[in-house]
Amino acid sequence: MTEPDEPPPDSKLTRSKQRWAQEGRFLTGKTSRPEEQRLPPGQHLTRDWPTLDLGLTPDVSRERWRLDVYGAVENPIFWDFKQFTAQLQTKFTSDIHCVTTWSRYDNSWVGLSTRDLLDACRPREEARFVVLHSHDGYTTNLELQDFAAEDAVLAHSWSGAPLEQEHGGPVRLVVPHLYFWKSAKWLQSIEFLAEDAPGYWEVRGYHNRGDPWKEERYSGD
Ligand SMILES: Nc1nc2c(c(=O)[nH]1)N[C@H]1C(S)=C(S)[C@@H](COP(=O)(O)O)O[C@H]1N2
Ligand SMILES: [Mo]
Repeated sequence: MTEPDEPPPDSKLTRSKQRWAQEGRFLTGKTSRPEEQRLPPGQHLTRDWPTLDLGLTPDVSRERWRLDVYGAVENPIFWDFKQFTAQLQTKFTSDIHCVTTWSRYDNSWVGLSTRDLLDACRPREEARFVVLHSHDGYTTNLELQDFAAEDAVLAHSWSGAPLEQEHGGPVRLVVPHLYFWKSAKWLQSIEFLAEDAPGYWEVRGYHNRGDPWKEERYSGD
C-alpha cells in the first residue's frame, strides 16, 4: 500500500538531473545541453566569425612554428609542426562564446586534444595551473582541470581547412566551456605551474575563470 505523503519516486529524469548536477553538466558547455539552453545568458548568436585580438597578427609559418611545453612536467616537449601533427589527431565540434556577447555554434576543429598532450608531457604532482603564451605577447591562465576538459584541443584546422592566421594559425587553443579569451591564438608555449598566474585580460579586470553559464565576465562577477 502506498503511504499518502510519500514523495514521488525518483524518475529517470530526476535521476539524470541529479547526475548532471553532480557532473556540473550545465556548467560545462557540452553540446548535449538541451537546445533551448544552448545559448548562455546574455549572449546572442552570430553566423560570421569576428576577429578579436590585441591588434597584432603574428606571422608564424608552419615551418617556423614550435610548441614548447615546460614547467612542472615530467616530460618537457619541444615539437615542430610535423612532430605536433604526428601525434594522435582528434576532431571536435563545439560552440564559441565570447565575453563581448557573441556566440557561434558548431565550429569543427582538428588537432591534438589537451588530454593527449597531458599524456605526453605528464604534469608533475604539484602542477595545478597552466599559462598559455602566444606570439603576440598575449597570455591567459587556466586551472589544469579546465585545460584538461574532454573537448579542449590545440587546433590547427577549422571547418576542414588550415586555421587562418587571423584566427590564430598555425595553432590555437580551444577551450569550449569557457569564454573565448581563454582560447589563446598563435600558441607558442604552455607553462605548467603550482601557483596561479593571471594572464593578460585576467589582470585587466576579466574574471579569473570565465564560465559563460555563470556569466563570469569580469572579476567582480
Ligand atoms: N594570442 C592571442 N590569443 C587570443 C587573443 C589575443 O589577443 N591574442 N584574444 C582572445 C579573445 S579576447 C578572443 S574573444 C578570442 C578571439 O578569437 P577569434 O579572433 O578567432 O574570434 O581570442 C582570444 N585569444
Ligand atoms: Mo574576447
